Order: sequence, then C-alpha cells, then structure tokens
Amino acid sequence: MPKGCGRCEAGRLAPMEVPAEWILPGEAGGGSLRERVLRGRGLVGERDRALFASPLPPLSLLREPASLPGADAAAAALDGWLKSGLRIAVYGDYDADGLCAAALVARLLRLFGATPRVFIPHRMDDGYGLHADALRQLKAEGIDAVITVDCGIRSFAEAEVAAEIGLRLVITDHHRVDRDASGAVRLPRSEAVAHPSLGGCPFESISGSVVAFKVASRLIRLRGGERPPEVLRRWAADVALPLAALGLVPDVMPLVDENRVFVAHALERLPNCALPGVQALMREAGVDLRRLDAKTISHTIGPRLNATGRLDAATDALRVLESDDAAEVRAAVRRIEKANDERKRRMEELVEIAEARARAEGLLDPSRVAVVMGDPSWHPGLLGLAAARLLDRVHKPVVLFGGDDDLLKASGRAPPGIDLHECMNACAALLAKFGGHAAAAGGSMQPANLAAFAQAFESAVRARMDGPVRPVAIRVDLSMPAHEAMKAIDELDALRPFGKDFPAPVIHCPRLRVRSASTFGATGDHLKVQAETEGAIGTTGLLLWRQGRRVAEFRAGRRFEVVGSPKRGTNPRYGDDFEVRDLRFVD
Ligand SMILES: [Mn+2]
Repeated sequence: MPKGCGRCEAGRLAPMEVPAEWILPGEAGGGSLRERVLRGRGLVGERDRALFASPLPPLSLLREPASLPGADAAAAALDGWLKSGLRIAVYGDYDADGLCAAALVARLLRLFGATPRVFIPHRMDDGYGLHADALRQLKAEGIDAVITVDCGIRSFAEAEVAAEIGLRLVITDHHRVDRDASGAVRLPRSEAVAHPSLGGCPFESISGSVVAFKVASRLIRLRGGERPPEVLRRWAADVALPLAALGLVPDVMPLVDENRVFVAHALERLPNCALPGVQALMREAGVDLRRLDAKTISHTIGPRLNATGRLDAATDALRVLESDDAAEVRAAVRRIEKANDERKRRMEELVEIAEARARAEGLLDPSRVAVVMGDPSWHPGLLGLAAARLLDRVHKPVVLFGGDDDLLKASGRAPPGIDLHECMNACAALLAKFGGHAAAAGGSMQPANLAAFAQAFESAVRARMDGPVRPVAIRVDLSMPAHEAMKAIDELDALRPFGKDFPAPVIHCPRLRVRSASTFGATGDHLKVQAETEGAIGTTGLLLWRQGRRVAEFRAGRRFEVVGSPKRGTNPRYGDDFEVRDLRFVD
C-alpha cells in the first residue's frame, strides 16, 4: 500500500472481514515483558526509558515551553497588549482542541486582569479558521487585538485584512504550514507566530491546546518572574495542563514523548481539577473517576465537547471549559448530553447510508483506492466522524462532501502512510479551500466539481502508493500462550496510557482450541469463545466484538490462533477476557 512503514493499524480494531497481515515479533531477547514491548517498538533511548518507566512520568519530561518556535514572541506580544490595556479577543475553533486552547488562553488573560472576548466560529455559518467578516465584526465591537488558537497559520488574506483595519494579530496554531516553491515556510502577516513547524522544535506532534499551553507558560514566566507565585503555578497544573490534554487526545495526537506526560498528569488531576464544567460533564456522562484512562478523554469527554459544535454553535462546550459558575455549567452539560445523543443517532444513520452507497458504486472494490462521495443532505458537521468510521471499515482514504450551501463542505480521513493533506493538495485546483493534517483534512468545493475531484483524488492516492492494495498489517508485540497473556495484564497495563501511536500491547496466542462459543449483547452482536491452549490446563475467555454472526464457525475442537490484548474486566464477577483483533483457523 502506501510508502513508508505506515501500514500498521495497531491502534485500531481491524474488522475481521478484512484480511490482516500479522507482523510477528522478532527474536524475543531477554528482559521483562514490558522491556520487550518497548524494545520491539524502538522506544529504547534514555528519554523513552524514562517516559515509559511508569504510567505517571515526571513533569520534568515536558519539553521546555521556550523550545516552541514563536512561543516567546507570542508571550511578549500578549504581555504588551495587557500592559497597554488593549481589548483582546481569543479566536479559536469549534472542535475540542480549539475550544480547549481558547478556554486556556482566555482563562490566563483573565488571571492577569483582562476580560477577553472569545470568538468561536460557527461550523456551518462560518466554517473553520480565520474569517475577514469575523475580524471586522470584532473590530466593530471594539476589539483591538486578536490571538488565534488552533487556526490561522495559512490565513494570509485574513491577516492582511486585520492589518488594514488596525487589528493587532498573534497567531498560534499547529496545522500544516504553507511553503513556497523552495520549501521555505510562508507566514501570514502578524506580530508573532507560535507554531511547532517553524524549525528547531524538539517534538512537533503537538495539538493547538499544547501550543497554547506553551505560550501561556512563557507568559506566566514573563509576568511572574523566574519563580511564578504559587497561584500561577497551581493554575498551570490544575487548569492549563488538563485543558492541554483534553485538546490533544480528541485531536488524535500521538501518545508518545511529552504528549504522554500531559495526558498521564491530566488523568491524575481530572477527578479534582479546577474545571467545574469538566467535573460536571464527567458526572453527567457517568464516568467512573477511579478508572480514568486516555479512552475516557477520546471516547467520552472529547465527543461531548465536539457534539454541540457539530450540529450548531459550540457555545455550550466553550462554557463548560471556560466558566466557573456551577449553575451555568450544569445547564450547559445537560444540553451537551442531549446534543451528543442526537449526534450519535444521526451519525450512525449517515454511516449506514454512505457505506451502502459506496458498495453500490463499487468503491469498496479492491481495484479502487479511495472513497469519495457527496450529498447535499449530508450534515457538514458529521462528515468527519462518518469518514473516520468508514475508514475503519474500508481501510482506504475517505472524503465525504455535504451541506446545501453554495459550496459543498468536505471532510476526509486517511489511514497511516497516506498523506491526505498532500493528496488534497494535488487536487487543490478543484477545491475552494482546504487544510488539515496527514490523517485528517477538510475543505470546500463547488458542487459541479465533485466527479472531477473524485477522479483526481483517486489518481493522487494511487500516485502515492508503491504497489497494489495490501492487507491491513497488525504489528504484534509478544507471542505467548493465552493463559500466560492473561497473567500479564497488570505488567502490561503499567505501560498505559495507551492511544494513538502507542496502543495497548498486541499479543499473538497460538495453539488454541474451541471449547464453546456463544453470542452476547442485546441483539447477539458480539461473540464470546471459551478456548483452551494445547498442552495447558484451563480455558481462556476470548471476546470478539461485532462478530456474533460468525458463531457457527466456532465448532468445539476447532483449532485457531489469535492476536489481541488481554483486558481487565469491568465487572470482577465475570473476570478478565482476551480481546481479539484478528483470528485465523488453522484446520
Ligand atoms: Mn487542532
């Protein structure tokens, strides 16, 4: 498939209807299971050893905030604005990352006595990023200066408008920078730009919220001196750090390097953090505060923060992150919970419709390398989620168009190894606007261009592949009998938090034999298999999510092998199970 190593889908549950290639571990070597996992993943340097030695690596492993290019310049500009009493607006984004970054900067400015205006564009009415109209509106409201978070790095024309109307501008962002023909970075006109890709940043895969955290840290240092007073230090730990983590996980940043430190410490602090809205949101969603992990952020908090901005204005999610008023955040949380239910229902509907259409149009055929579809009735706020879900099922880049405005809105997702941003760039002539990252991107287009775009995008993807479509690869960390894998749960669990680019260890269990199999779940969707390992006593419970319809294949005595991960059961009465990602019968 694509160039590079990126064929690994280790973080994802590979549906078993797509044949997967297993990349088994090489020479086992010595050391503990944990050491073998880390060695197999190439995490062997001194820094990585320290980062992965415990589920709570020390805060000293955060990268120095000043090493973010432009962090000091942005902090200095903000300091100047505060000193001259300028009226400041924080210009963010409607997704979890942009909202967390906006709340972080707004809370910090308030700490320094300012009363910032937070502007979050409306997904449908405005769309992502800086808009000249919004800047003019802010100016008319009496705003003197704007700091962007999670947007603006390619807003050349809008930055010129800001200059023309006398609006001062600082840009902080992490989206792909624009480069000229010689490869040099082009920056919009502004007082300062903080961005990880401007050269010299020791770790570039950071979110908009982490960029904001670093600018905030530098501003605290600038205004607080070498030893910031206790209140600022506590603020950084109890407010800024959780906000940074709540942005980076839903933005699907890799859980390695300093991102691991942010997330681990946020998980430690969330139950008692100084964000009443987040506390209320977790309570309303029924989160068990004793069992917080990165999934709590990616599957529970993140989707709820994103929910309101998908269907309407993101006001409630911003309130949850920004307000300290208990009654206000409670009301906002209740509305968010409703919006999230609605979002879930409509998204599932859209995924079913889109998948059926992709199948009918032959896009799931192995000869096709991409899925591009559009329909004005598809809600623009749900396209990204639906594309992500489809990608999970079809394992090729997916770009969906929707919305009944003059321009169709687009959102796409691509598997590791295919650079979606590059592929869209290759079709830029057909798009009105686009931007994003290697794995996720969005844009807009004239409806009449849809067919031409589908064709151009298919060629762009094909040009970036080094051969025919190959199966999904699952990188296996360890090979051992199932009952031994079950005994290793605690040791392997100590490597958490798990997430993007650092998944839970994947184990290959050979020589299994079916003892019994049964379905479970309201409609028998899921499958549980009791299996014994040849030559060992006792059985291991295997869970196969969404595989209930295959129950008849698991006749007693059939021999098979699996790859997957042992999981601590949520209910101690039922014990632990091995979660199967892929399976092969060997008879
Ligand atoms: Mn972002």
